[in-house]
Amino acid sequence: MKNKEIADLLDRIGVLLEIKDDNVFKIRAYHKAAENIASVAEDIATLRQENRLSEIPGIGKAIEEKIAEYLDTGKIKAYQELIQEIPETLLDIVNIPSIGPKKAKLFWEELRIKNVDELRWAAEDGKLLGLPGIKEKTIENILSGIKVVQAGQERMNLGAATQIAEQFVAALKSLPEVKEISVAGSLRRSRETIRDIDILVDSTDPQKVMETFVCLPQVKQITVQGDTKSSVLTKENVQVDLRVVEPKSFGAALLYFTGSKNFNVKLRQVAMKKNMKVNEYGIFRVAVSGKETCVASCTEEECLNALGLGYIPPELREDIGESELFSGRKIPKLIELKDIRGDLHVHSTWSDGRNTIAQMAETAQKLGYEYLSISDHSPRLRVAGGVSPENLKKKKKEIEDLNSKLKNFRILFGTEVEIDSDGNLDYNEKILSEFDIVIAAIHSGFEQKQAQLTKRLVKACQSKYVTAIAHPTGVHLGKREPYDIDLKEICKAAVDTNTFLEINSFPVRLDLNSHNVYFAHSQGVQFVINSDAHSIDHLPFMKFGVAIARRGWLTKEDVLNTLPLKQLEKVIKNRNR
Ligand code: DGT
Ligand code: CA
Repeated sequence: MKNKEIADLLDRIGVLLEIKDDNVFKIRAYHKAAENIASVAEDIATLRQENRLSEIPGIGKAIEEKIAEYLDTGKIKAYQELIQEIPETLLDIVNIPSIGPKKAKLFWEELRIKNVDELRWAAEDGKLLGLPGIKEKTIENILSGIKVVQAGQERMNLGAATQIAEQFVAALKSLPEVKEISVAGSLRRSRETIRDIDILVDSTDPQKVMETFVCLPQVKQITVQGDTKSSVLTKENVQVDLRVVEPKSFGAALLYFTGSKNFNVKLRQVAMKKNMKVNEYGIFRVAVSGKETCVASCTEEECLNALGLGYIPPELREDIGESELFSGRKIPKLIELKDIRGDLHVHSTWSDGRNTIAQMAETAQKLGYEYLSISDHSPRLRVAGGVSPENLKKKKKEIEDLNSKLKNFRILFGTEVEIDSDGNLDYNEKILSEFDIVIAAIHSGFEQKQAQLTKRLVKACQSKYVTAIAHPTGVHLGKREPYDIDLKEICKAAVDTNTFLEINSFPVRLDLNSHNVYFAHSQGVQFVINSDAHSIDHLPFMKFGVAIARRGWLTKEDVLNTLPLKQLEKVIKNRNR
């Protein structure tokens, strides 16, 4: 399916036209078309064959022709012409946070800077200073932006890695030669970011499995091909490692290759104290004579038990709460996806969501939820089409009408209200009191000092209408660092005011992250896990937030949206005293 490729290319044309100072309507048309194509579930090639391209909103004649041209030839002439005029690598510069097409154009025209490395050198050497609008602080932001983007290129987010891994696992699982299959490494531990994907298979015919693996259509390049280990690069330039082991040592291998490396070091220390040894083939008892006897290898649980440990979920095999893990403290029953009864942060077409309230609710019901809060943005967030007070009345009526027809499910009238630069909320108290649930968030003023940013969030917690703080640190993986807040102070305010902190499951956010969750939990904070879905396809992101919660040692009791509707409403009401 070429939807994403085409959307990306149209976006690039839009940016190049912006650099050229072309007509704003034309530029907007390209970006809008790209956004809409990216969200279409059907294959764009099929739509074209059936003459239905015009069904995608925002596709006019000119763009339709370009889509057809790309599908036929793999190229768009207009794009090729643009990159003759403007170096294509300027697009990488535009992608750096705090730099838009205007600055990229400025640096190109004034200093002939055409790629990210040249920009970094110029910034470091002070060559940017003195250009219009460029101050010391701008240069600091550019340099830190470059760092974040480069780190993002080395590690993808959990959502992106999951999507790629699922394709490989599905393809290999269907082979009769494959008995057991599992992802391993950081992906199995559900780390927020993943460098490469590790997959483990148990098979008695490794050669056959390896042949199939390296020939899969998503493989761009084979790096290593062996009987027990092969490595490939995907079209997205992601490395995938496949290891094939014998059925009898699958558990030991899975334990070993799940890691983390530090966790494996700890396991080896435990083993040594017991005169035992751990490797990818099993757990061995070592006699005084040096003779090694395998005592466990088939399953992870058997291996861990042999070391005198109970089962440890992969998410906990990390440097988070490790002292508890090895001090004999019982691991609590961690929260699971099935414990989640609803999603309290999703968007609809009333702000920047792509689906209607009815469509979002229908999908939420299919996921087995009991409730869904449609928490659209407030007016201050203009780019996201925040809902005006007049439209709130219409939105509320729409929700009431839908609710009157729904059985065993309730749509909540919610909002994600902006916290302004002083910590005030974007709707007045009268309006806020009308919502079933209010979550508050910062989307601007990230560059403020720690004291001010912290004060804004603390003040939001103190509002009697705010139930939760959305994505509390503002991180955008690979794009933007967290803003500078004093998390301890925010935790204190959250606990004092019974405000919940969100674990935002959207893959580029994952905010709070697992370290922060573990810390906030130790401070007595309660949580809510939300998808922040902007379309029906995003609702299943909830699983990533649950994984982060597990990594932070949370149980179902720590999370608001595991409550049945009646209890949830009671908690929200009690808080609004
Ligand atoms: P990543 O890929 O950086 O996101 O993190 P991991 O944990 O997936 O690391 P990776 O892919 O280098 O290795 C996969 C697992 O293999 C790792 O979690 C632990 C296990 N392992 C055990 N010993 C070693 C070792 O000496 N070298 C490597 N590379 N892996 C080891
Ligand atoms: Ca890995």
